Amino acid sequence: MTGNNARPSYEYTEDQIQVLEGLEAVRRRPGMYIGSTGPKGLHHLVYEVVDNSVDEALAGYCSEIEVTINADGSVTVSDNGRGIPVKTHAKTGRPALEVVMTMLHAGGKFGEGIYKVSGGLHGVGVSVVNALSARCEVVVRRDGAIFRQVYERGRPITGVERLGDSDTTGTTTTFLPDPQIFETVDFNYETIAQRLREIAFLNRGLKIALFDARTRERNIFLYEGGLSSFVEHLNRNKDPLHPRPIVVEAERDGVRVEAALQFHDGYVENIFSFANTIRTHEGGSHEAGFKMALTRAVNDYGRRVGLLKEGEQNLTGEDIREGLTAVLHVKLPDPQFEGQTKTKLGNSEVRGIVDSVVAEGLGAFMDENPSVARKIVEKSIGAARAREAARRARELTRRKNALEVSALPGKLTDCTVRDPHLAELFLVEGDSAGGSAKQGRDRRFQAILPLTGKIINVEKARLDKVLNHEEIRAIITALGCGIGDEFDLSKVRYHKVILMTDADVDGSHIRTLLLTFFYRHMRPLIEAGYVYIARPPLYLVRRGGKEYYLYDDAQLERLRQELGVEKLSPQRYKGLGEMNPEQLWETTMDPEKRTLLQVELEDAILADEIFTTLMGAKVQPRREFIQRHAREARNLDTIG
Ligand code: 0RA
Repeated sequence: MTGNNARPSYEYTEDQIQVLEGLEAVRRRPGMYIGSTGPKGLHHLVYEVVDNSVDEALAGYCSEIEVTINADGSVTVSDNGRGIPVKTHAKTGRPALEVVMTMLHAGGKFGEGIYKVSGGLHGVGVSVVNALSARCEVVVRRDGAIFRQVYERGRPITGVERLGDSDTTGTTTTFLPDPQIFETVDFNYETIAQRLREIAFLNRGLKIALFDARTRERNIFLYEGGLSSFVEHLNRNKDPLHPRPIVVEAERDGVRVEAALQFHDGYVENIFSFANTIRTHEGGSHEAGFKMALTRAVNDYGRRVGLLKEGEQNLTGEDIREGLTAVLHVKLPDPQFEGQTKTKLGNSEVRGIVDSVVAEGLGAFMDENPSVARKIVEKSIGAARAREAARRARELTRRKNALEVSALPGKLTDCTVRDPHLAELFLVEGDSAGGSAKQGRDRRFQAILPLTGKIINVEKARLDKVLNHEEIRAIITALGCGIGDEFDLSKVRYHKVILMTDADVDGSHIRTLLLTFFYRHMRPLIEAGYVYIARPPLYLVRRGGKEYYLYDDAQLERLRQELGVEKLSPQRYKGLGEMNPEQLWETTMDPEKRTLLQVELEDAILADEIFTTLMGAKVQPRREFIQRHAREARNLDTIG
């Protein structure tokens, strides 16, 4: 079976028909297995393969993973684990490697023991990657030899061939995503680097190397500090209240709990939670347990040392979490992922386990570090006072509003429809574009709010300050869904909130500010998928009595080729205000013709990061950021 003389070419047997049908199902409905066939789904292939190596590391057999984006667009993932077994698998009579690569959900959970599969969105099995690859090759080193099998669109085209001897072990998988399946097959270095860095943080001591053969860019991710390093990385542009993150670690009833947390002098709360290295965006039982423990531990300590007096109210969880950066990671045998995006941990027993582990750990830390503990309690008391001030400011706004004829902001030009599912709100940069949008819109379902004044620098502002800012208040009132802890998604008046800004540096700055605001104070709005970015054209070409709107340089180049001309002299739109109402409608607002980009949480996180770096107190990171992005900024300038 494994000798390369025995099988010069691959032969199919009867029972493999079923296997092929399985892989066909994956190719017919790829979205069911990897979420989408866009860039997200494409990158999912890499994570799936890497996860298998990470599982091998979790099992204690692998210390290094190497990922290469090859020049031909394929990706190679190599590890020094035990190697995927190759011997004949009793139940199927096929080599185990072939079973793993071609049978759905064969994951590795067969036969040889307790191989852990990560589960969740990942863990669909490397056979899915194989099915969606034009070509895939796996090289295994184990049992003193080196073996290889090659596949095309999931089907083996060779047997498991023995190539020679080997005194090392490991698995090397190279796959070329199938352009028949994916909208794009262009891997993004930064996207892959981010996820690999995250995996390295979550698996202390695991070395992950990334190399891009197209650009020769490379990184090595290896963090001996684990989650503590992770939190330090997240807080790298902040001013922490205490020098080292607080670390809590323990195993209870078969569940391993790890947490690291550090407070800074800002106002945003950021908790990143994971289960078996999978990000749980929607939280779940582990996060609930963590929050309960934190609230209790800080209140208990505050009472114990008299910072909270008798008769004074307990601090709320939100007050305590102001300025908190935390990473929480639980490892458990059978994770249940629930929620809209299957990123909410469901296992109810985990709540109590995390609660008790974290409460004990924090209690002990605070007793041993009274000066840090005092700072945390005092910061929380400050937050409670600010919250009270914000509540009074809000109440004042409400009372004022009640006296006015209409509670809606004067600058808002509302639509007639009342059903939020149908209603759209355009947030438009500048009065002149705002005017064109008002005239060009379909008044039945499109509302316009022009933004003219400066948007507040929310980096150093607490909610009460933000609330006193006119432009922000207009947005909040127009949306009707409240803000912060009073946010109510069911009250939002528009299910499409569309940011329409110029394609220049100022425009992108305003967009970043708005995204940051939504991310920090109305996050559920982004999570619900209600926030969009309008895509106005960059060029207008008039030729042969026709008008062409072009949205990027590639489209311009394509048109030039189609028209068969040497050079086009396009009109460049420097700003939205240059378009008349009809043009704005036709190119950017008409649902039949426009392109809207739906903002994902990741975009908003990036915006927030950019914002923190550019607007925050620290000068050095800002300088580095500007240098790093100087090229992109130049490109933006030339476009604008
Ligand atoms: C099944 C069983 C064993 C290891 C693996 C799968 C395995 C899979 C992958 C995928 C990428 N790298 C991997 N490394 C190992 C255990 C085999 C044994 O007991 O020796």
